Amino acid sequence: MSLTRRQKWRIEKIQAERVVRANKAADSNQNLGNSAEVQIGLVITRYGQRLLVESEAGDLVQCTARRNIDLSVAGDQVIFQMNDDNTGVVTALLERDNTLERSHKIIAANIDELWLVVAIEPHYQFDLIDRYLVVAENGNLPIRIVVNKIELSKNIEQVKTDFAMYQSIGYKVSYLSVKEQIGTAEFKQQLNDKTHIFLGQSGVGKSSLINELIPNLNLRVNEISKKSKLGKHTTTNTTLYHIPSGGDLIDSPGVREFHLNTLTSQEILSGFREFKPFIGQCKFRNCVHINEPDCAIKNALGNGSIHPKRYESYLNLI
Ligand SMILES: Nc1nc2c(ncn2[C@@H]2O[C@H](COP(=O)(O)OP(=O)(O)O)[C@@H](O)[C@H]2O)c(=O)[nH]1
Ligand SMILES: [Mg+2]
Ligand SMILES: [Zn+2]
Repeated sequence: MSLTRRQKWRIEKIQAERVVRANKAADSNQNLGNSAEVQIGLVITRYGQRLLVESEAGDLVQCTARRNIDLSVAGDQVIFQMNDDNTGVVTALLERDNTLERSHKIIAANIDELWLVVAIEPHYQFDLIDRYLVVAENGNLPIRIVVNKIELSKNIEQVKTDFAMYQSIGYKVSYLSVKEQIGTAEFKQQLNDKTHIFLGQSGVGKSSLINELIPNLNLRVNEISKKSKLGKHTTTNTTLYHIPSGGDLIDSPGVREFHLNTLTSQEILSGFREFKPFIGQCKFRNCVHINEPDCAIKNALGNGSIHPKRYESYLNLI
């Protein structure tokens, strides 16, 4: 995935270079350096209207954006040029693969994997898990489940049975104990070359997991604060961090404890991925799959194609 994205950047960069050349006259009053080369950058974080952009060489550049450019967020890929004073100007926002939105505002972009972190304690709840899955399905965001604190489980077979339900509908599930370092090495390897977000309710171990992945996160935050020269950067700013063992993490409290916006019944329905083959197959076109006769969803429930717990979640959400 990241390779094709990289290839896509190259093409867009060439196109952007053409646009920049064509607009040379317009650039002359923009304080751009004479030989300001068009570069591709990765948005690390945003401060109001300003952006901290990482160049392909790994330098952090404080940028402003042209007024006609959509506001960028952590994870965005942009085209930028250096000014004479070592700041930059973002001239184009490259097409996004996907976005994470909260209250109809985009907070992160180009996410390869969301990781829904749940735990043995506080004990996972199916309807809460399903709420996150519905959001991910509707945002076209790949999502996996991480079950943390497995060393606390007195019945691991039951836990595995519970999550087999999710695996059977195509969600990948990992079992971890950050505390006892069970599964953490394998977990790190799965993050290579991709951009990740961890989310889930408070207390499940997200901070512990992130600390395990990026032990010097606070140093990184200080470095960003220094480079940006835009005031104190804190972990509350949604920021892209490089994971030393490979992969990137986009993180902030708002991202981690992100929860479900009000969704339409249509969005809820399409958020249950295993319901898809049955949608449109009911006797009544306006079937809500509760009490109607000849309901394809209820029939699927009856013959075991839909798990009763998932159907129960659907009823709770709708
Ligand atoms: N028993 C156990 N406790 C853990 C594990 N991982 C994290 N914790 C503890 O769970 C509590 C909440 O963890 P934290 O990382 O702050 O969760 P967050 O709210 O999701 O960020 C802390 O006391 C952690 O030390 C684990 O694998 N096993
Ligand atoms: Mg925390
Ligand atoms: Zn129906």
